[in-house]
Amino acid sequence: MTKENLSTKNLVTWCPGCSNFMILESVKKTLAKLISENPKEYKQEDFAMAVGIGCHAKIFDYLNISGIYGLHGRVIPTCFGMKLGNPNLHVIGFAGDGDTYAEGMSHFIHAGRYNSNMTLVVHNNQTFALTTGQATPTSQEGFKTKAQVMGVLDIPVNPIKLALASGTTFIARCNAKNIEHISEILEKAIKHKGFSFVEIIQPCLQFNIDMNQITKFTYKIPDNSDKQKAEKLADEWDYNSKKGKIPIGVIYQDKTQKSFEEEWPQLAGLMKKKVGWKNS
Ligand SMILES: Cc1ncc(C[n+]2csc(CCOP(=O)(O)OP(=O)(O)O)c2C)c(N)n1
Repeated sequence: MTKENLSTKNLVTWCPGCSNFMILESVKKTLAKLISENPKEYKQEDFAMAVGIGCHAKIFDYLNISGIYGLHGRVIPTCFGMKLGNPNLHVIGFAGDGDTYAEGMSHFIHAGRYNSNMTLVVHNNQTFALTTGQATPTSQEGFKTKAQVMGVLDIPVNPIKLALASGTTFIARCNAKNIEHISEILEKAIKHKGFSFVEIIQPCLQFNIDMNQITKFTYKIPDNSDKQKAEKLADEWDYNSKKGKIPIGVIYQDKTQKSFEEEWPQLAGLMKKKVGWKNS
C-alpha cells in the first residue's frame, strides 16, 4: 500500500499554497502506514469518510476511500449513521470550523457524549472560506470581513474546552504545516476506541491571512491523560491572541471509557462477527 493507491485522478482545485494540501498528504501517509503495517486490521475498503461543504470537503475528491459528500454542518451524524450501519468501518469525518462549530455545533457536543468509535478532523482556518471569508465561531476578535465590516465583536469559542466539557475521550490539536506531526497524531486518533477529535489549525491564505503567524507560537506537548492538565492546556490559547503558547499534540485521552458500539449489544455482536447488518 502506497500513498498513490490512496490518490485519485481528480484535478485539485484548492488555492496554490493552501494547507489543505498538507492535510491531504498527512491523511494519505497515515492510512498507507496503517494498511501496510496491519493489513488484517486495516483494509482500504474498510475506511469510510464523510465531509461537509466547504474548501476542506474537496478532500473527498482527492482521497481514494469510500464515503459520502455530506451536508454543511452534518458531518458527525453522517459518520454516526455509517457506524450504526457497520460498526466495523473505520470512519473519518473531515469538517470545517464553520461546519462544526456553527451549524454543526450540537452534533459536536453530543458526539463527545456518545463516544462512537470514529474520528473527526476539523480543518480550522477560522473562516467560512468557500463562501469567501465570513467569520466563524472561532474567528479572532477584530477580524474584518465583507460581512463583519466593523470587525468581529464576539469572543471565539474554544473547541478544545467544549470537547473536554462534553466528555470527548480523545482530543488533539495539530498545525496543518506539520505533516509528520499530523500523521503521528492521526494514527493515534484512528486507533483510539471512541470518539477522537483532531483539530488542525490552518491559515486561510485568501481570507484569514492574519492567522498565518500563529505557527511560531505552537509547541509540541507529550500525550496527556490528566483532565486537569488538559483544561490548563486548553486555556493556553483563546483563538484570539497572537502571543503566548499554542499547545499541539494529544491534549487529552481517556482509554477507560467504553465506546458507543461496545455498549450496544447489537453493534458489539456485529463487531464480534466482523460483519455489517447486511451480512448478519
Ligand atoms: C445547510 C447549509 N448551510 C450553509 C451553506 C453555505 N455554505 C457552503 S460552504 C460554507 C462555508 C464553509 O466553511 P467551513 O465549514 O469553515 O469550511 P471551509 O470552506 O473554510 O473549509 C457555507 C456557509 C450550505 N451549503 N448548506
